[in-house]
Amino acid sequence: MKDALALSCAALLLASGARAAPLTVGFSQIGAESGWRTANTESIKSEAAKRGVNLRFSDAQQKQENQIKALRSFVAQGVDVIAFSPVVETGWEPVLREIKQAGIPVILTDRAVAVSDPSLYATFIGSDFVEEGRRAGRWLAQKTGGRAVIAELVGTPGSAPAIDRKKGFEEILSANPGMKIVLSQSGDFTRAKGKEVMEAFLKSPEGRNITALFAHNDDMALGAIQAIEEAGLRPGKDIVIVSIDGVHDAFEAMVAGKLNCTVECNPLIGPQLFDLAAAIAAGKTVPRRVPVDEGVYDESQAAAALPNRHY
Ligand code: GZL
Repeated sequence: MKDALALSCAALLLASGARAAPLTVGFSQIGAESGWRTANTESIKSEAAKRGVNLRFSDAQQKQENQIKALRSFVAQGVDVIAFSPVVETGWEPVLREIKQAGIPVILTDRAVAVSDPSLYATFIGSDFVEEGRRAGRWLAQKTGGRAVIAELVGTPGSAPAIDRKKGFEEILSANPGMKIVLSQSGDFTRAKGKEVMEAFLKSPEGRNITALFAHNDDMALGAIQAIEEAGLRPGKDIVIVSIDGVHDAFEAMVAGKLNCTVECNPLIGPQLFDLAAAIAAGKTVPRRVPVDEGVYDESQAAAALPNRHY
C-alpha cells in the first residue's frame, strides 16, 4: 500500500513539472590555475550545495584530454545536465556529438568553443572577452595619453579569453599609433609563469624601453610585479600595468600602488548556472547566450571598492 502511495506522489510531482529526484549535474572545471578559477569553483560548489544539486565535479589540471575523459564519464553516469569551462576553443566536436547522442544537454560556462554545429550545446554563460580587451586598451590609452611601449602577457594559447582579449586590445591600439606591443608571450594565466616571462622580457633588448604591461589576467600581472621589483624597477610607476579579472589580490596591489587598473571578469556564475540547468532539465527554452555583468576598476577606486569585493 505504501509503495503505491509513494509511486502516486512521485507521479503527481513529475506531472506538476517538479523533479522527484535532485538534479544531477556533471561539471568539468579547467583547473585551479588562478584566483579567478578558485573563485569560480567556489561559486559553483557552494551554489550546488545550497540548492541540493547532486554535483559531480572534475578538475582537469588545465588539460583538454582530462576534460574529455570527465565529459565521457558523465555520459556513462547518466547525469541530467553536463556543464564545462572549455580550456581551449577547438577539439570538442567528437565528444559533444557523443553527449548529444546520449540526449544530455550541455551548458558552456566561462569560455566558448568553436564548433560547426551550434546544436551541440544549449547555452553559453560567460563574459565578453573582446570587450574586456577593449576596456584594458581604452584605459591604457587614457592613462598614457596614447603613448606606450607595451609588453603583453598572453593567457593560455588557443583559449577564448587569450584570443579575444588580445583582439579587443589590438582594436584600440589600431586607433592609437603611439601605442605599440613590442614583446608578447604566454604566461598560461599563472602567477609563476607570468613572473618567469616578465623576467625574460626585462632582460631582452626591447625590455629596456617597456613603459607599460598588459596582462590577460591578474595572476600573471602579480607575478610580473615581483619580477619588475626584483629588477629594481617600480611597478605601477616605471611600468604602468593593466590586467583583467578583478581578484582580491589585484585590488590590494592597486592600493599598494603596484598595479594601475584591473578590468573585472566576474567568476561568480554559480546561481545563473544552476538556474539554467534547472530550466533546461525541466524542458524550458533558455537564451543561447547569457552575459555576465562587470566593470573596470583603477587605482583611484581600489581602496573604496576593496571591502565590498566578493572574490
Ligand atoms: C576568464 C577565465 C580566465 C581568467 C583567468 O573567464 O577563463 O581563466 O581570466 C583564468 O584568471 O585562468
